[in-house]
Amino acid sequence: MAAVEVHDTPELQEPERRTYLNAGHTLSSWLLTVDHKRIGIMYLIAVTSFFLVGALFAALVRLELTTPAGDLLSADLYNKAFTMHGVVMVFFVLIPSVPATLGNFLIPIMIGARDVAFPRLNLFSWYLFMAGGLFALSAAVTGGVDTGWTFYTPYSSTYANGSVLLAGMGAFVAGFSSILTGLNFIVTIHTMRAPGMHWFRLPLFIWAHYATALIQVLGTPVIAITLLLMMLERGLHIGIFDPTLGGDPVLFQHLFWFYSHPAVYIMILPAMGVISEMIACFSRRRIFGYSFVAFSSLAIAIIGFFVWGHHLYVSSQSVYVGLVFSFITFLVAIPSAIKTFNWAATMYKGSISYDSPMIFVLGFMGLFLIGGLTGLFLAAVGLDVHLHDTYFVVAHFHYIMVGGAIMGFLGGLHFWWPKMTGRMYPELPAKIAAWLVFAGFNLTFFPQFLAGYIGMPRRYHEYPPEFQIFNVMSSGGAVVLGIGYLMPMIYLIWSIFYGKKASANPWTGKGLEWTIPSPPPTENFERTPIVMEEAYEYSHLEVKKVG
Ligand code: HEM
Ligand SMILES: [Cu+2]
Repeated sequence: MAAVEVHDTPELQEPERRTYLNAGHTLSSWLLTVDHKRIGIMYLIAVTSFFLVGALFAALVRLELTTPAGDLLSADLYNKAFTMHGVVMVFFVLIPSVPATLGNFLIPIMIGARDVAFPRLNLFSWYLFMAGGLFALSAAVTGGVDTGWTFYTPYSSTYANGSVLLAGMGAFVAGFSSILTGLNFIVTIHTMRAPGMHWFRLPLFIWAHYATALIQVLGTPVIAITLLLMMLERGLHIGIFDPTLGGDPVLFQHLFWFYSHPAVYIMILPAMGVISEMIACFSRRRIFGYSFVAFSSLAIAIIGFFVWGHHLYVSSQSVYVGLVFSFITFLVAIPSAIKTFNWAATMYKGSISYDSPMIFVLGFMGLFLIGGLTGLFLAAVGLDVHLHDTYFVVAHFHYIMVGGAIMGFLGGLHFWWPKMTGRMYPELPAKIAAWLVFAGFNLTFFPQFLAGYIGMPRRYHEYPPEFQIFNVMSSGGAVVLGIGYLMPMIYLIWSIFYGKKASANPWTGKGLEWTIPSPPPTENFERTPIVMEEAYEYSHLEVKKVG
C-alpha cells in the first residue's frame, strides 16, 4: 500500500479567513443579504435554473422539428413551447446573464468600492426578478402562452387563449428589476470609484456595464408601459392596438422594438465587456484603442435606440422610413466592428495563452462575427423582404445572443470563478466544454441560415420534407451543445468541494479584483485602494514576472 504522507496542513492551523462566503451559513443569511457578491451568486443560481427551464422548451422544439410531420406536439403546444422558450431565455436568462451575476459581483470590486450604491435596492431587485420569473413560469403551467416572446397585438391583446396576462406580468415585473439594477450601477460607477480611478482608468467591463445601464434605465420603461397597455387592452378592451377597437397594431411593434432592439445590446454589451477583460489578460497586453472600445459601447447604446424600424420593414411601414432605418442599422454595425477589430489588434503580437476562458473568447469572436455579418444581410431592405420571418433570422439572432452573449457569460464565469469561489475548476473538461459549445452551436444554427434562405419560415411545427436535412443537423447539434452546457454545471459545482484552492490572482491579471483574496472578504478591501496606474498595465507585469 502506498505510504500516506502525513503533514500538518497550514490551513488547519490558521484560523479560517473571513470571506463573504463564510460570513453566514443560514439560508436567511443569503436571502436577506445586502452584499453585492452574495446577490450576484443568487442571481447566478436563479439564471442557471431559468436556463434549464428554457433549454427544456428548446429541446421540445428541436425534437418536434426533427421530422417534417407535426407528430410530437400539436400546433398549439408547439406554439406554447417556443413562446416559453423565448420568454424565459430573453427576459430571465439573456438580459440578467452577465450584468446581474458577474456585474453585481465585480463592479464594486473593480472600481475599488465596498458595495453598490444602494445595497438594499439591489436585494429588492433580486426579489423582483424572482417574482417576475414565478409569474412567467406560472403562465406555463396554467394553460401556457402562444403569442411568441414578442407578444404581437392584436393577437395577444384580443385573440390569444392562455395565460398572456401572467407571462406579460412576468416580463413587466422583471423589467423593474432590470431598471433598478441599471440605476444602481450608474450611481455606483459615478459616485463610488476609488481615488485615482478616473473614467479612463476604468476597466472596459465597467464601461460596457455603464452603457448597458443607460439602456436599462431609458429603454425598459418603454417595454413596461407597452406590455401594460397590451394587458389593459386584453382585460378592458380599451382599443390601443386592436383595429376592431379603433387601435393600431403596428404601434405595438414600434413600441416593442423601441425597447427590444436596444435590449439586444443589454444582452451583448456586458458580454463584450467580459471579452475585453479576458483578451487583455490572456494576450498580456493593454486593449488596443482603449478609448475607442470604451466609446463604442456608448455609441452602440445611443445609436441602438434609432434602428428599431428594421424589424418592421414588411409591416406596412413606409419604404422610405425603411431606408432610413436601414441606413442607421448599417451605422450601428460600425462600433461593433470597432470592438472586434481592436480585440483582434490586441491579440496581434500579444503573447496569447490558451487557457479555457480564452477558448470561450475565441468562440465568441467567431460566432459574433457571423452573427454581425448576417445582421447586415437583414439590414438591407430588399434582402430582408425575402429573409424576414424565416429561419435565417432565427440563426442570426442566436449567433449574436447565444453565440455572443452566452459565450461571453460562460467565458467570464470561468475567468472569475476562482475569485468568486476560491477554487480552481479542472482545466481539461473546461477546454472540452468550450470546444463542444462552439462546435455544437455551429452545427445547430448554421444549417438554419441555409434552411431560412431557401424559404423555411419560423414558428411552424411542420414543414416540407426538403427542409428535413437541415433540421436533423440542427437537432443533432443541439445535443452536442446541450452536453457542452451541462459539463460546466457539473465540474464547476464539483470544484466548489474538490477543486484546488485558488490564489488571489491565478491568471496574473490586472485590475483591482485580482488584488484582493479569493474569495473576497465581505467588505472587499481592508482599506480603500488608491489607483496609480492605467487599466491593463500588462507590460509592467511582464517585467515584474521576469525580474
Ligand atoms: C451588426 C449589427 C446587427 C445588425 C445589422 C442587425 C440586424 C438585424 C435585422 C435587420 C433584424 C430583423 C430581421 C427580420 O425580422 O427580418 C434583426 C433581428 C434580430 N436581431 Fe439583429 N442585428 C445586429 C446585431 C444584433 C445584436 C448585437 C443582437 C443581440 C444581442 C441582435 C439580435 C437580434 C434579434 C433578437 C432579432 C430578431 C428578433 C425577433 O424577430 O424575434 N442583432 N437584426
Ligand atoms: Cu433590431
